[in-house]
Parts: sequence; structure tokens; C-alpha cells
Amino acid sequence: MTPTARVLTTGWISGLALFAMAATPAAATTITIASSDFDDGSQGWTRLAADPGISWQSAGGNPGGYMRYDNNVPYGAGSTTSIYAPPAYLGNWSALGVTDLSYEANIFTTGSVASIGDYTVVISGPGGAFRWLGPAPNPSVSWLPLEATLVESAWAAMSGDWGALLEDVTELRIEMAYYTNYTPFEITGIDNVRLNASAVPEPACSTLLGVGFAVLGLGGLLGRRRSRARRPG
Ligand SMILES: [Ca+2]
Repeated sequence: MTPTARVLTTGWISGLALFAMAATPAAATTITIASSDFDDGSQGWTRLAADPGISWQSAGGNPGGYMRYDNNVPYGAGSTTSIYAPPAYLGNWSALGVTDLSYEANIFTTGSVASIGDYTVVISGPGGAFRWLGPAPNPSVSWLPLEATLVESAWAAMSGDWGALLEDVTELRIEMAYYTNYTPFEITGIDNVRLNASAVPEPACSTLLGVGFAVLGLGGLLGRRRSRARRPG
């Protein structure tokens, strides 16, 4: 191979590497860290012993199974009327790039309403505890989509520091009672919980692709050199 041909080959390799880098989209994409459709069970979500009114139901969700809260079942001391997330939802939310927690809530019956609360999510850990300030309950929409966006202004501090909390979220609970009421009591449901994050593609990926092309090109050059060396003469 002549020196000119070698320069041309190197230029071709560099061009491919540049093309690979330029072709990689820089925009963030949404990924789901954890999700629960409750179609085959409670899928790791738990409740306190003080909340026997919370149960998994195999049908009546959106669609399929869902988690149900029936306030007609007497609750015990320390009740939080909440479902608690399995470990897949927990961890360093800062490093994971968590953007929001979304779920669907249904109020099958409000019961006789004495006072009205909010849709509520609570996250806590060694760094503190914050409560999502959700909207007022809406019993007119079946399976209302809700989104607890992970910006500090959408949450109220119960203790600690927002940044410190997000580095180690050890508990996530979604409250299922929205009213203070008297008999008959409220019956509600939750389905389709998702913890979403933003994934920015690593530049290292496209760089590696470029290096890969370069290595392939170098391999080709060496191969041609060797085959030429074997020729007699
Ligand atoms: Ca479901």
C-alpha cells in the first residue's frame, strides 16, 4: 500500500468515527426504573398490619388487578392508609435521574365526606422525608392519571433536606385515603405505578464506536501488510 493510500484509509476511518459521534442523539430519553400493574398480585407492595382494609384485587383495575383500600374495614393504631413500594423503587434517585412517579387512582365511592385531603405520596430516607402535594381528590374520573414530578417545589418538607433525601430513598408510600368520613366510608384503588427517569446517552458510547472502527481499519492495514510480506520476491 502506498503512503497516499494509507492517509486516505485513515481519513475514511476518522470520518466514520465522526459520523458515529454526530449520529448519536444528545437528547435525554425517558426510561422506566420500576413499574407495577398488579395484574398477578401485589408485586412486592406491602401495607402495615394496622391497615387490613388494603388488599390486592385480581380484577376491576385498569385493566386487570389493582390495589384496593376499603375504609369500611376497621384500621388499627399507626395506620397510614398507604401502600409501600418494593426495593426496585428505592435507592439513589439523584444518580438514577428520577423525574417522576406516576400512578392511576380511582375513587369508587367517597363515602359520607366530612373533610377532604389530597392525593399524597411520601418519600423518606436518612436524609429526610418529603410529601408530594397532589391535587384534591377527583371522584368523577375513573382511574385518574397522577404524576408526582420530582422537583422540590412540588413537595413539602416533613424533615431533613431535599438533596440529601434523594441520594438515599429508603421508603416510598402512596396514600389511598383522601377523605375524613363517617359510615359509609370511602373505597379507592391504585393501579399502574411507574417510577420514571431521564437517561442521557453516554458520549463514551459513540467514542467507543469510533475507536472500534479505527481498530477495524488498523486490523485491515496490518492484515494487508502481512499478506504482502508473505509474497515471494
Ligand atoms: Ca392492573
